Amino acid sequence: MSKNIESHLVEERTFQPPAEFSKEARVKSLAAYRKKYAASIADPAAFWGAEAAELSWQKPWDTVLEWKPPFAKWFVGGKLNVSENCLDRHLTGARRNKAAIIWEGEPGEKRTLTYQQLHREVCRFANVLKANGVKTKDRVIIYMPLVPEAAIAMLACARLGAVHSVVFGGFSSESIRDRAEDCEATVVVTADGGYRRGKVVPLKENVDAALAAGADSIKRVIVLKRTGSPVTMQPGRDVYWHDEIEKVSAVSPAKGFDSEHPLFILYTSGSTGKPKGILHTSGGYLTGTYSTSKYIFDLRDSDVYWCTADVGWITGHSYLVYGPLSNGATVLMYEGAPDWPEKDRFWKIIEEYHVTILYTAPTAIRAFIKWGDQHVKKHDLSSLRLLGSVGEPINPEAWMWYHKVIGGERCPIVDTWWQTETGAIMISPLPGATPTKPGTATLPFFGIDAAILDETGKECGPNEGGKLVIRQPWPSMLRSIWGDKARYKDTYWKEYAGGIYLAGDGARRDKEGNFWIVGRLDDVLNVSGHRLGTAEVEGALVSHETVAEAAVVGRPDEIKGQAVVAFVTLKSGYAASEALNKELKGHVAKIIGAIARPDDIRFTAALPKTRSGKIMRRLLKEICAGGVVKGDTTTLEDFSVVASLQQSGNED
Ligand code: 7RM
Repeated sequence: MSKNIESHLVEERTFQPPAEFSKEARVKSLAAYRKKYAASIADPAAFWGAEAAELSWQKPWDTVLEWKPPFAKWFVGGKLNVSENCLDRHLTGARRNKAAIIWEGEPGEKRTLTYQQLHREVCRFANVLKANGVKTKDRVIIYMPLVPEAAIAMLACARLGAVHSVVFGGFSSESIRDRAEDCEATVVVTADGGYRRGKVVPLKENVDAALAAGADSIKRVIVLKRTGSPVTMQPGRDVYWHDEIEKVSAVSPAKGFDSEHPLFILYTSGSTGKPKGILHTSGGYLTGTYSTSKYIFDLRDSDVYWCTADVGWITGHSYLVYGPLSNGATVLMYEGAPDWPEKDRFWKIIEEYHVTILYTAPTAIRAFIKWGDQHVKKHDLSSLRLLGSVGEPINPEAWMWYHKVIGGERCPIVDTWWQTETGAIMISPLPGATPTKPGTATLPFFGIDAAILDETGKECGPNEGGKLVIRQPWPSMLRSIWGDKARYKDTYWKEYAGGIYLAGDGARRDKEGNFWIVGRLDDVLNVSGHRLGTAEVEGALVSHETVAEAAVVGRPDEIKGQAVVAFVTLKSGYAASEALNKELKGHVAKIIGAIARPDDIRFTAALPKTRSGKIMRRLLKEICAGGVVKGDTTTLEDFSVVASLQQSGNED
């Protein structure tokens, strides 16, 4: 072996960042951010117009914004094709042969699709949809495992101007039926199954159950063979992806659609039981996800960017598919669980593919902390240059661990605040330009007029808690709730007059202007007339060395209005005891004040969570109030958690 080759191999073992990684960030300083931000708020149309102009338009727009509160139209008169922007426009240069998607299945299969290959597959599947009766504006349910075909199906819908509604593969047949009925979908795209912790999720079976119970608008089910599990195919209704794809051509012209053409509906839970169909449209949504991906993830051609979200969530739409692909990035997609077959799966993947950007959720980070650093230490994570967090406020302890143990103290952390409704990131640090700080999403993105208002509509002073609002429309904002304009107006625009968007989160700004998100407003307790964020108490609890995770809810209390109940899971190596119970109560009282001292602490093995990691406080509240859990529990990760919590409650 020649010396050259040997030294190359040595280099491979310890990752050498390409020169491109040390390139300066797009925005270079806090001062530069402030200047650009001020200009973008003074003239949002100028900022967003310049961003949108970086995309490919088949017809330029006449007007950047038409705003008749609460209804906005962006890039009015413009025509574009979203899939063309994610695919075709990367095919004219070197990016044509660049990896668009690097995929790993849970059992370990590996696939890479270049932009050229992805384009071809999307065109073919668009023709399959067309051949199966899908027309412009028809709704298509996508109920898939996290395989490249999920993204292919989304992009194929976009190519045809059909409206996708992805239903998360962890949801039940009732959720499929409810959503298909609500949006009157005509086609379902699914798979024979998907893998999760070594088991097959019976996706097709769930679709069959949904269609047996209703959803009569569905005329066709297209089934991808993923696991090879046996499925029942209903003649005249069900067809196989691989059969259909053989019958069609790979030519699918990207027709231009109006900027306001609907792109997708994504259902999300609200304060009532019925999920809201959040409607996003084309030009504005793409501009928002494109621009935020570019500035916040600072994507470069040498990056391997991994967003761990499933396409069933908004993060999977905006930052696994549309944002990174419109930027021509290489996206890593992993189908399975982080602890399968071992608790080091994520770190193994990062090492193997030299992942440079990791975007994940605090709930995952806290699980990693609980599992222990030894799983991380087995792997070389030196390729990482940037970390992201999303989904809930990240507690400073988890932030520090992420920074030190995963980021090796060299990677900035972008704590990104946004919602299904906002479509794109709204508040986040800009890596390399603005400072980061554990626990705060810091500063608003360009063009985002975020503020915190009190009950009367007045802007709060420094460190004064209030309601998070957005005072100007932004391109990726939701356009409505599908089929329910009244609910759209009531939920988001009624609280304050004059076209101010109510996010539903409580927050405060510190003296530097950083936004500290306290949590959902409906998670705020009122204890003896004092407003108390459940997230605050949770933060205090998890700052104790024994606590892995905590969820706090209110229990009706005669004297105080609400009593504070804390559900606590302990780190491995610690056991529940009376003494620890007392100690934790004292710990919270010490950190926040006596008012926050939990009345009850309940130790539990796990907390009930949605698959995106949000703790289902409604369930915990009902358990506390002694009630039987009712309503929609289909988003629960593990039903047994509820059962065991109810039992331990009864034993008290
Ligand atoms: C992206 C997503 C939205 C709600 C939102 C917040 C909470 C999300 C953060 C956060 C604090 C963050 N969409 N949230 N990100 N809270 N810091 N960085 O999660 O529609 O599913 O949820 O999530 O309460 O209102 S979502």
